[in-house]
Amino acid sequence: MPYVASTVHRRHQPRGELYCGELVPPFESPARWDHIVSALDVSGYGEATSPDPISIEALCEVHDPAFVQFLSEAWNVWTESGQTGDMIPTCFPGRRMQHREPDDIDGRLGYFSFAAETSIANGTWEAALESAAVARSAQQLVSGGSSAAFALCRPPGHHAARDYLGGYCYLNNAAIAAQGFRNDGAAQVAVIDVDFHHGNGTQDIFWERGDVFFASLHGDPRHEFPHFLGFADETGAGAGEGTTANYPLLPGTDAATWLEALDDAIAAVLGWGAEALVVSLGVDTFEADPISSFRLSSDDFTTYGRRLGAMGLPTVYCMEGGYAVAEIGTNTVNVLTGHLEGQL
Ligand code: Q9C
Ligand code: ZN
Repeated sequence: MPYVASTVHRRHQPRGELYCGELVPPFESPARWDHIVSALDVSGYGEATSPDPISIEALCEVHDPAFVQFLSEAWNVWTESGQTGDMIPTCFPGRRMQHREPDDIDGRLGYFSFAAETSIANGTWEAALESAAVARSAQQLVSGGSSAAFALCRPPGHHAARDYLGGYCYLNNAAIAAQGFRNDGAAQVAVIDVDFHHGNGTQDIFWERGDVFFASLHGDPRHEFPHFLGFADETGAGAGEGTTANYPLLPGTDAATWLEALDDAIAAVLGWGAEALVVSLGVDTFEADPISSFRLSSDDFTTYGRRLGAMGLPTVYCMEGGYAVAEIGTNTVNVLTGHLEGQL
């Protein structure tokens, strides 16, 4: 399986993450990428393919142009106004307040964010843009005839909605890949999100669209981030009614329960008639993940990779979360290797 990656991700390295009332070293670190590349190397995946640049127009097929404009200029506007720290959003529009973009940069930051653990730093925009390019290029390899490809995206993307960032995500790489499949001729595209956290951004982007099916397995929002989306009764609206499927699972969920939900999601996607598949691949379902609460073992990743491969669909894997850094490479490669075994 070919994989697409770029060292531009290193430009994104915020100073800290607001976590439990302290500024801690970010869980979403550049070292995650290094461990995945090493594991791919050891397992014989060969050299990475470099991404082609992605256009602003391509981003605006799934994001609000005003949000993209904000991301692209945020750091420059912030530093030119004399700020020295990283951009940590602290003020958000609450219920019954106006949802209008302010002029002030601090106001704009809160307006285009939903969570304060995610900051914009020097190089964040460049890395996020490159991450989107990685996803789009992997999708183009698959539309061009490869049965599957892995997009080693960093920063991740599935929490980024049409017009707000959060959850370590800025641009929605998986949504950009899914839209790419549509543009390149697939009539119906599915996204299966296996990251521990609900893919609220991807759900938001495709909520009213009947051409993209979104299925997510995740920690029940009553207990887990992002807290306010991902309930089982969310099924889409308008033309997208019935094309969203959520599987909220309790903290402590083991592989047997998780795989049962995956089988249900796979049946839903195949029954709907998907012609191409994007997998939002977060490996934070791992039993030793420091911020998550599911109990999958490294071998379980191989098991579910086989089931995804057996779907027989042209598939792009987009890297999302996974914070047990020492095992992130093994767990990621196990899914990809399982996929190759399953598709035979
Ligand atoms: N108590 C991704 O996996 N903080 N984002 C959670 C837990 C945010 C995760 C706090 C987690 C974001 C791509
Ligand atoms: Zn996650």
